[in-house]
Amino acid sequence: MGAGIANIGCMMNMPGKNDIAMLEALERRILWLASWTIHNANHVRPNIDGLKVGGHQSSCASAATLMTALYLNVLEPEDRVAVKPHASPVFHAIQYLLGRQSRANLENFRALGGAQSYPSRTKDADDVDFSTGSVGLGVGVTLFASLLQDYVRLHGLADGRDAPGRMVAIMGDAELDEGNVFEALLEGWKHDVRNLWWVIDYNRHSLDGVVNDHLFGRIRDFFGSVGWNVVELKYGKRLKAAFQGPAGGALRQWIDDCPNQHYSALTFMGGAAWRERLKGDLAGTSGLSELLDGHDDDSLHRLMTNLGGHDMETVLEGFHGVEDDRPHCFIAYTIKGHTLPLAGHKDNHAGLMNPQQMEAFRALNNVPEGQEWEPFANMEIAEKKVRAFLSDVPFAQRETPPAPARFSVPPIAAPVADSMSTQEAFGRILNDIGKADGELARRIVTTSPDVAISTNLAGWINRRGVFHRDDKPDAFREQSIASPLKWDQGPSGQHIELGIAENNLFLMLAAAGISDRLFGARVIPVGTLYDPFVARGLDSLNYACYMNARFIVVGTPSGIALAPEGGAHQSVSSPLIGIAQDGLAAFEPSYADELATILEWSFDYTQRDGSGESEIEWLRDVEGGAVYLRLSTRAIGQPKREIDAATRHSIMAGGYWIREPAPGTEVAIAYTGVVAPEALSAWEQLVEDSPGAGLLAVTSADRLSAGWHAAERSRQHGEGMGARSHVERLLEPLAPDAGIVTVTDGHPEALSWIGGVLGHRVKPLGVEHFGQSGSLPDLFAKYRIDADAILDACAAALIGRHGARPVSKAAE
Ligand SMILES: Cc1ncc(C[n+]2csc(CCOP(=O)(O)OP(=O)(O)O)c2C)c(N)n1
Ligand SMILES: [Mg+2]
Repeated sequence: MGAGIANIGCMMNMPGKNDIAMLEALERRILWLASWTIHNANHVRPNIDGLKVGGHQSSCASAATLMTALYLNVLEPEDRVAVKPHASPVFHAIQYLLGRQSRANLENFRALGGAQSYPSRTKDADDVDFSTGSVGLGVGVTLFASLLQDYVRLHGLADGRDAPGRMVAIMGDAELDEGNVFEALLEGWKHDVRNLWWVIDYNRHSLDGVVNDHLFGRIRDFFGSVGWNVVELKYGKRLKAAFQGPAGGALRQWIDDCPNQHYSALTFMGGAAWRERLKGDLAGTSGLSELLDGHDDDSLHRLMTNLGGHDMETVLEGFHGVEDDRPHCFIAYTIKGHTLPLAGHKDNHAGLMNPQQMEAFRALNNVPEGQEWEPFANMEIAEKKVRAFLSDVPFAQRETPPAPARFSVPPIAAPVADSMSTQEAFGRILNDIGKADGELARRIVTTSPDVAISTNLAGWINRRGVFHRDDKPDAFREQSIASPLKWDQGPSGQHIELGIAENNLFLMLAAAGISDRLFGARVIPVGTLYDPFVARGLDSLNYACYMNARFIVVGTPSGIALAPEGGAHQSVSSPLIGIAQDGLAAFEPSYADELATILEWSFDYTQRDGSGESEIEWLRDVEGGAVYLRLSTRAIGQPKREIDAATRHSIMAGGYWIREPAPGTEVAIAYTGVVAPEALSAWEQLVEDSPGAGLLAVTSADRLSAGWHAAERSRQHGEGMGARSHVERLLEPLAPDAGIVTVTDGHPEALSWIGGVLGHRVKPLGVEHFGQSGSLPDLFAKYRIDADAILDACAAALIGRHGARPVSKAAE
């Protein structure tokens, strides 16, 4: 299959002297352009709001050599890269030189529509592979992308390329403080990930200051213990040569022992300070005078700051020296602000060169005044040669893989039983898909952080197997020990089992959710986790959505309906996450047939790309997105019905009248999810007094409200005066001053907004406080989402029309 074939560099590809000189010249131009881009945004472009625009010139400077080497020499078209967020201007400058980024976008850096502060797959124009910004996540996602790359290659789903690409993270050293990086490393070790490079820009600075000494000793050991090859790029060629000369051994020892803070301060102070310090610290060392006398201050400063990560030849040797497809970590020693007047200063993270400093930097780089944006103006190498070099850059030959065709989703039948939970229905539907073995089954890849069984994936896993690069049979089955679950692992398995780390789940979904665009391979990732722990991985979920990844995530069980399991396992706020999270269509069905309808739609929705015809409630329906299902383990009685086309449409748009209201009715109940029986029971009692009362099943508060907002915007822009959203149409039959009782096993604000749509009076019921252990009736009564509470709220809703009319038995 070739999944194990290494895509490795080798010393044979090591560029010659001329090419190294070319790369060094380009590196200077790239750093110039990146610095100028930031300067232009802050000091040249008119500032219309008085806010600091910002940008990170020092972070760019420390990464310039590494990124030049990678993008202009080492990377191959199939490689995919996550760029350290604060080096975004360096990335854009490189793309600009390669003709893949416009000057207008650079001029508009950090302005509306221009190049983004941090590389963005969705908002940038120049072919970003992985978004970055929330530190650590861009790093972690490369690991899961490499795992996914193996998956699609071993399943024959990739776009037919011969060699796998390397998944590369160019990362800040402080990103290693983020726990998600280590969670990912352990998972990568379990899955034996390959073709993965992490290039650490080890400038020993974070945002607030200089990082701990010797921390990297620990980090190096950690990488080693999970099977990575660690390559240190510590000294440049000039320093290495000096180590062989007079006082060389002592100089090396001095540098090795120098605390990070001191080295940084000396870097900031420059040549004279280095001289003084070395004279003092190495007094009496033989050869010291010869060493120091051989350099003027500038030359001594250049020598002392000649670290591996700024020495093109050393960097290239490091990258081209890789001999296998094992994961590689490069610890590249760099200087934050290298070659800038900000170099080494502990406060330089957000520091900007002032106009005078920028002027000096322009002169240093031989950039003629007025030609700041001209990519090749006054370079020491002839423009023709530079252009020829750039047009041969391997990475520049890359083309975005064509989007793999969408496939049509077969009808999904609802599992049938008198009573069932949505979680059970989910498991049975996946099991049926797995059994049918069609294209949908082949494209689904499931993943779960150690809760595959308790989220009901067992049936699917039994049919489709567990993924691993190597065959690992189930020892329990080999020993004929009875178990309902087969755990045969191998390259054809379709479930990727993760350890308990919800960050990893969402980064896995992020990587798998863009595999059509990364690898030309269409998969439908389905992840499951306990609903409260959505919050544990929330930033990674946000990150996945920001990359426009396509996946289905199932949060189950959820809410206080999880009764005896106890407080912190009972999710309260997740419905609000479902509403607020961009790029994620959230559903909370009550019945198995609703879930089947939603899943059928979701398998298509996750494939949409803005082209073709789709059932449209508003724009996002054409573009598609990810899906979040909030499910429950509470079994409830199932309606016996066929879902017709109109109901199907309504379920997808967010809700339908499961009991139609009479025109002009004065009261209605709107519920979502697992409280359907309570809502129905309350409604049955309510209609005895209010015969026209309606019962609204809300399948997606998220889509209902999104449709409402879209229609509002359209009307307010004056484009679509006649725009009517689904929720507006649903609520039209109610009397203008009708009361609506909303009820949900989650935060009441998930539904209470419904009163704002047409100005109805809402009595919202839901859970505002931590749950606790208890029986379901006890908890529903205590948290006031049972039928009695609903009836009491209906009575309150009717006040103002007919005065107080207590309805529940409890209130009588
Ligand atoms: C999750 C997260 N927390 C905080 C920040 C704010 N922040 C931006 S950069 C940074 C420090 C970065 O240091 P490092 O990774 O070493 O980058 P470099 O020194 O190369 O700029 C911090 C804390 C962030 N972007 N993301
Ligand atoms: Mg740093």
